[in-house]
Amino acid sequence: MFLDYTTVQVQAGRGGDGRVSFLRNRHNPRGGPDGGDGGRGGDVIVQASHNSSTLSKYRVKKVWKAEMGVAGGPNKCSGKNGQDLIIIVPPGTIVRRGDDVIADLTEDGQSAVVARGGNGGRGNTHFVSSTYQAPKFAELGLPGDAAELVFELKLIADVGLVGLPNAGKSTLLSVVSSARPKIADYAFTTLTPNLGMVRYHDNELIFADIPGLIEGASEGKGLGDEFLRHVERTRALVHLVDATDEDVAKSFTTVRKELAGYSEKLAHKPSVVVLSKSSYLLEDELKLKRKQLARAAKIKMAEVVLISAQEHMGIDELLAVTTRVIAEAPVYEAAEDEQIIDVPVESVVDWYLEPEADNRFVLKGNVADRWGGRTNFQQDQAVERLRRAMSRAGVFRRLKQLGAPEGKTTIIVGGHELTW
Ligand SMILES: Nc1nc2c(ncn2[C@@H]2O[C@H](COP(=O)(O)OP(=O)(O)OP(=O)(O)O)[C@@H](O)[C@H]2O)c(=O)[nH]1
Ligand SMILES: [Mg+2]
Repeated sequence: MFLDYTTVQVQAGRGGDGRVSFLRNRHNPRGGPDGGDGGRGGDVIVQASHNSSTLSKYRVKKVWKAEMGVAGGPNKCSGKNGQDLIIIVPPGTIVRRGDDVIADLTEDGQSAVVARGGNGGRGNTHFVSSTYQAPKFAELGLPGDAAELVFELKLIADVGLVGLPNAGKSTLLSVVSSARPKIADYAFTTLTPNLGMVRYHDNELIFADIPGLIEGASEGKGLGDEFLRHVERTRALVHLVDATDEDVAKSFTTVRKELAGYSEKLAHKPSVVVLSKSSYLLEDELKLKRKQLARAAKIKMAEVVLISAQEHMGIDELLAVTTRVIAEAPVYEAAEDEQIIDVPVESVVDWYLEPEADNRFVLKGNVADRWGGRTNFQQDQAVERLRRAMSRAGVFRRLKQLGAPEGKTTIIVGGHELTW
């Protein structure tokens, strides 16, 4: 089990100032004070909701402020209260302020005020006395509470990435999520698990990338199998086999043996079998390896998913298959005594490019869908705006990295073609 955590700053609203004002009109040239009170500042409230599943949002936006109260007006008008700010977190989130737990939100809908808004100041109407018949002062609103809070959430990854060292597990994680694990061309690059949140259509899945396994891992060889307990709770495994391995069947069975050596549960976990780095191979060779792998895994050849993470190939299919497998897999309930490790979930990846043909790429991902859906492609300025957004998000930079020629590359967004 993993611990997702982040710090956030919350600021409740300041109260509105009281008003200094006097009634003045034709009948009443020197009327009495009539300054109204300021409104209360809004509270900051943290609320648990089933619609939220990770804390990643709070790693992006760090400061959360409730609305200020409005100052009082003339005519004894009170200022409006500031609106409360409601921060939505997944059930299971603990909110801490320093070492104190200030909220433990377990149920859907449960909420707690974590910062109180300041009271509004009173207007000058309140301060008439024998000393001040016409008070020219009023109270200021009080500042709202400000605090640095820690949000913590224990979570279970949905998908575990397994395979021999160097199979491309971390590379895959870096492509499907915005996690940035270390990637290198040698064994045991990954020393501790990495987590990434993957959005695929309406699903949010947490992928755990763990260190590679080698023969004898269950007896402690290599980095051993201690990380397997982190994927023992997942709902499915994605088993990566490097297509450039001499004997893909052996690569596969080596890892299966270690999984089985660790636990029965792992051995029977629903798995997606993947041939990675498949763009390296010629078609015939690839077909052969796919066949060998399918035989070793006792599945149909078509069930072996081909990917090339570096070129973003096959990623969509892999996510589709994985989502399907998970939908049929049971949900794991955490045991009380389960150990947890701290790994913040990296925030959501929003777009990726899938090559379609030479110099043609389809822009995919949830932000890409939004861009496609919101842009009126009939309006030049709307298209310009979209280009700017894509540029800011690094789409063109990515195309350059992929070696696409500028001026001759077509990007397909929401079914429309753009030239880059
Ligand atoms: N050409 C190509 N190279 C890839 C692809 N995927 C991964 N690689 C390369 O393979 C090497 C290993 O990738 P990693 O993602 O670090 O492999 P890993 O499975 O996480 O390795 P460990 O952490 O050591 O278990 C790196 O040099 C990657 O750049 C791919 O799709 N195509
Ligand atoms: Mg790795």
